[in-house]
Amino acid sequence: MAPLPSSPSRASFQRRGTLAASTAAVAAALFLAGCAGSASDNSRSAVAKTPVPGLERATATARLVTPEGAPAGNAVLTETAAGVEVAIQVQGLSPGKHGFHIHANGACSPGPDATTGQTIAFGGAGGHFDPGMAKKHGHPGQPSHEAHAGELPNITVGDDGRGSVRFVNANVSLTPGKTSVVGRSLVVHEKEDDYTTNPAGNSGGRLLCGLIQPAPASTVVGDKAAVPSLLVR
Ligand SMILES: [Cu+2]
Repeated sequence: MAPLPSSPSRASFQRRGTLAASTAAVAAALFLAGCAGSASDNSRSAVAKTPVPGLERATATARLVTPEGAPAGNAVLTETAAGVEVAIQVQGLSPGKHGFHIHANGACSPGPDATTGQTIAFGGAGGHFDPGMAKKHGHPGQPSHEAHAGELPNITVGDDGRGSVRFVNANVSLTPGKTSVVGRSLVVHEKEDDYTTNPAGNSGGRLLCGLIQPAPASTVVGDKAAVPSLLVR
């Protein structure tokens, strides 16, 4: 069963907050015009049917760091109708292609390498996120029963050490459920991912890691929600 495109409670709360603000303005105008009464309730329901694009998207962010903890990049994840758009910018890496994946654990601590058992940088992030139980590495964009859902495209880094990539991953979500990547991690590797070799495309060591955290939308929602209650009364 496909998960809902975004959290209904938060989305409707967000919409209500914005609409309530507009309603408050309408109600205030009506009051000044001498038309106070039940008009505000009617206008609220009429306004509530107007679509407000852009507010229903769940988002998350990740701050990428080196094993020493130095900041080295940022990622923004946005829920879309086609999946989760992952956009990342990194800096300070060697020129060329670097493997990039969603890893299963929300930890950027040292931990055991799956193959050798030796402790490696960011080993705590575990293996690639694989809710479809593919148990196989593959191309980004493949169905999640054929390849890890956490596959992402290589990041191409220029001579200035900077690189970026943007990709919509149809196999994951930001809303609660088995495919949610919130609370997991993004990892950038030493070498190019060949999109074939198990378990990580022969992409070598882990250079950068970042925890995927929900974007702090609550302050925006709270502020918008607080305004109408002050204006209406
Ligand atoms: Cu990886």
